[in-house]
Amino acid sequence: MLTIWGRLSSVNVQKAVWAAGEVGQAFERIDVGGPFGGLDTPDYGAMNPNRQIPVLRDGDVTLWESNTIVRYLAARYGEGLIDADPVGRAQAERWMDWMLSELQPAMAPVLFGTVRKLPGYTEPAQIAAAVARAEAKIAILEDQLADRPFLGGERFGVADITVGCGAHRWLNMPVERIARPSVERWYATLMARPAAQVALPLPVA
Ligand SMILES: N[C@@H](CCC(=O)N[C@@H](CS)C(=O)NCC(=O)O)C(=O)O
Repeated sequence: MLTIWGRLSSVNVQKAVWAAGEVGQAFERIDVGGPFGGLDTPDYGAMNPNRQIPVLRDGDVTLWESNTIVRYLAARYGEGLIDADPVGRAQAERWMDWMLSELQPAMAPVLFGTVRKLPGYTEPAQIAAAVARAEAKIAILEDQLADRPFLGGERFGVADITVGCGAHRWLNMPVERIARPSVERWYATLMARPAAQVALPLPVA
């Protein structure tokens, strides 16, 4: 039985929960982070010195960094979620790095301004600028998905899990969005997967 630490409103925890379900591993999820707290304890710091979520424990393996957790679960328990060809693998997995380094930072201020309503993010002009920055990234995703069913090509894989969590957040935040038919078609395919339905609650929080 796996253990995943982290509140399910976290996009990074969602990745781990989705991956665990996708590879058919039973898990217990422990709510920590955000309103639940629990990251300041010595025990938590020993698991993750960054004091962030998620953390995965699998027997005597303890891991942090959400994308690493997704890759680990896919490599250890998944079948076909990682392309065996190094080129195909790299072309798919670059989208996981893109999610962490480009899409998530672009989308976070939109969430902070419209859903979490954090001071410093809620002015209409700030929200409009944040939406525009996020739209520029979503346009890149739209292009990638225009002529293939999944991010890596013909098969569902680890990149779809990671970036799919970002799409879930983007498509369900209370903002006006530019229509993205390819992203929306891909997202609908992802949401038909039982593991995604467990990992991606609504409303986004
Ligand atoms: N690069 C890390 C980032 C982890 C991260 O930023 N986690 C956030 C939630 S998404 C966190 O721990 N926030 C503190 C909290 O929830 O209290 C990963 O991908 O796992």
